[in-house]
Amino acid sequence: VIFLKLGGSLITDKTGVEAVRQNVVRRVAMEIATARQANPGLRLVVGHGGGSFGHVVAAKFGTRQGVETVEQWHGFAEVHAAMVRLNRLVTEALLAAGVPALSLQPSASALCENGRITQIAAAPVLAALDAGLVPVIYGDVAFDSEIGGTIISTEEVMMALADELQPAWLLLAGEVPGVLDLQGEVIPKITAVNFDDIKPALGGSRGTDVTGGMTSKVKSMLALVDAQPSLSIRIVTGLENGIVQAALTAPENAGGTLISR
Ligand code: IP8
Repeated sequence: VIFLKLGGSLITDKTGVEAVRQNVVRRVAMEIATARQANPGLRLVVGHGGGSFGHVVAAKFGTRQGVETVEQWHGFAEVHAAMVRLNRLVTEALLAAGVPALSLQPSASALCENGRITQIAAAPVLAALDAGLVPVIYGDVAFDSEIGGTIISTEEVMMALADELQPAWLLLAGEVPGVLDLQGEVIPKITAVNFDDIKPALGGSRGTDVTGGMTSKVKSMLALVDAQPSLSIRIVTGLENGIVQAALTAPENAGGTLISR
């Protein structure tokens, strides 16, 4: 099983409001289709971030920190609606490219406690894979037993699914060629051993991002490979032609940044 996250920074213009990069979405969908044709046995779960759709609304209502008032609950519903609008564009592009994409709504599947996912329905994702479909998940809102409601990022949804789906790879396709050092060069490999050295180079996010930028993502990815020894993570660019396809075909030598134990 391969998990592929299409970063919000890749498929949207994160500095705008609900600005989708339609050409990128269309091309990446074609690359996924080509990779599947080359390897029909590929069991792929696609996820996508919020970019300029979910994050803008979520920041306005502070949804990640909890949901209590009538206004905040309205915001909760608006965040979800924004994510569904983006999800529709992504799934339509995949279907148009010939990929049997099936959107599965994380907010109908996951429950949280103090911002952490405590349960998620993995069975429908597995059933979709068994049926030869490509399940598509996304960063979404979620009900929370402590703080009412919150935001769950794509990575958090994927991490919650990892126990049952045991992916060999998590591919994160973004707008940068990998994790960059202070000189702007791609760091080929990050492990717990060199994390402290590269930490000063990791920044936040270029646009609005309620779930944290690169620092928090890399940190949680290191925790994930620690918890899932058979998992490797690769951060690649989706802006360059053919990289996503290459990463799906031969993830072990696809360039970018490898995050492993
Ligand atoms: O872009 C969060 O997902 P992410 C999406 O994967 C929302 O962090 C709803 C803001």
